[in-house]
Amino acid sequence: MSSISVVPAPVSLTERAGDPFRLDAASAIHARGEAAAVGDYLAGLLRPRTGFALPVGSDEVDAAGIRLTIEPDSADPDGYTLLSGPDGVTITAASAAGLFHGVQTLRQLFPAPIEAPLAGDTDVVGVDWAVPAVHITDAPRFAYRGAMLDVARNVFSVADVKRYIDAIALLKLNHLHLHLSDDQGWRLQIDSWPRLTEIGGSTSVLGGGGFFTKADYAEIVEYAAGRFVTIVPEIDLPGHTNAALASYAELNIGGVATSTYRGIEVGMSTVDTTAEATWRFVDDVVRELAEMTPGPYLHLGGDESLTLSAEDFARFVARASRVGAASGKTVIGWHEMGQSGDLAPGTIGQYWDYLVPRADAAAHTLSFVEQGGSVILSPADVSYLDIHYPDSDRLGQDWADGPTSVEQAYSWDPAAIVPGLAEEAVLGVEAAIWTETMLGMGDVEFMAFPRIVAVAEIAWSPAPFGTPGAAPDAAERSFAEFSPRLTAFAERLDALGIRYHRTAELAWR
Ligand code: TNX
Repeated sequence: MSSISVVPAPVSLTERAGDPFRLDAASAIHARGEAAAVGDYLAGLLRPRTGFALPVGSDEVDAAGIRLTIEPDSADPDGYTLLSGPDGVTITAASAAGLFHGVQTLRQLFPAPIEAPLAGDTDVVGVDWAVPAVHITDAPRFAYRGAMLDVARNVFSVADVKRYIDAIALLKLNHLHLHLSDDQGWRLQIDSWPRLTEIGGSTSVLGGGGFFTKADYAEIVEYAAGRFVTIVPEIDLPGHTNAALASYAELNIGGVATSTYRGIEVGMSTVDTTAEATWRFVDDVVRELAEMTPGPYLHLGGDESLTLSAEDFARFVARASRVGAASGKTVIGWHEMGQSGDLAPGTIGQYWDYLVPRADAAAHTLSFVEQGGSVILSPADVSYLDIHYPDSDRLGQDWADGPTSVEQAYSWDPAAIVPGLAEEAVLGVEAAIWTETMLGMGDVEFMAFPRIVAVAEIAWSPAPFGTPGAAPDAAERSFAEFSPRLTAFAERLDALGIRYHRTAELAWR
């Protein structure tokens, strides 16, 4: 049986006759111009464990090695081709992002110990650093492949967020949505409203307070950019706002500040949607957020506003979306925002209802498309990573039709949930993790992995054979076919020290 195993599954992978490529002390990484940064990143991955010098950019060095080439053409900027054989490995892409994704595939073609930290100098000897001879062509099904991390319910450090960025980049996810505010905490410095972090940032569900300064946020944005990940900041409005309401009395209906909140109920808070102070607050927060965010998106929440009338809610989100759009960004909102038919044109909806939409979820989602926008799919019963596993309720919750198995997280199609939502209107897929029950990255990783691997494959890989709309020559993927690739990948998680739940569903190695 072939030992070649890649997640997410590439569009096509063909084994070639002939010897593998062997990385050795004389190998070089050939990469120039824009490709050089990806070459440096690759060298940073390969040098520690192999002990090889791996000079980058040295086209003049006549050494076999890994060649990273940008060939701008009409191909998908996120795609790449990878050709390996005894003379070397060549990755070709239309952009540096495509090369980066090719490098993530190449990592998985090396023996798993390539990912392990060095325990001692003698570790570098003895491994045959061979890459099998293959021809891979690959490109993503969806342009937006995301993960959401709730840094509001509990506090996460800059180092934690960087670690999660590295983990998701491995899976070719290219957006990290940070849920920066909620009832239990406000986690981002806003200069014009300093009490948001002084008071609103002082609490969390399980631990103490904390927030990201603007310098912290800039550091996260830059680190993410180096891994071709775009940060999508979310300030949740008009509900999920108790941290702000406790910080500023004038945002409240009735003008009295609330107490800080450490519980895990949802839906009880709202800003006063008609107060002049509320609109100064929205204007200022959006302006500062847009100034510090180079990416194209601002997420303005809109979920579970359960105390406002439908009319007040619709009026609020319409105006908020226009404030967001006026900042030059494209606004994203949870699907409830689609209750308004007066959103800024092009506003993107994020669907969080179930595989079978309940109540008005489908209609609210289609409303974004009618208003010129597209949709990100995060169905809670399969892509919410905080829902219990069938054999572990140590962390997480189970409201979303839980528990959720790895097989369930793998067995759905983004284009088959909302009737009438065409594949072209699906911008992408996002796996969210809400952290009410989680303290630190160890807890997050245990809940996210391995299910996030399943969701990443849904976001990247072509619709499998048998799925409506799949290409006639689509691969025959199934949970049975995915499972051994997932357990093989887990050896890399072991080497990287990324925690995951060894659910009884899978035959772990
Ligand atoms: C719902 S689904 C939420 C979050 C909670 C989660 C779990 C959605 C958009 N919002 O605020 O964290 O349930 O309690």
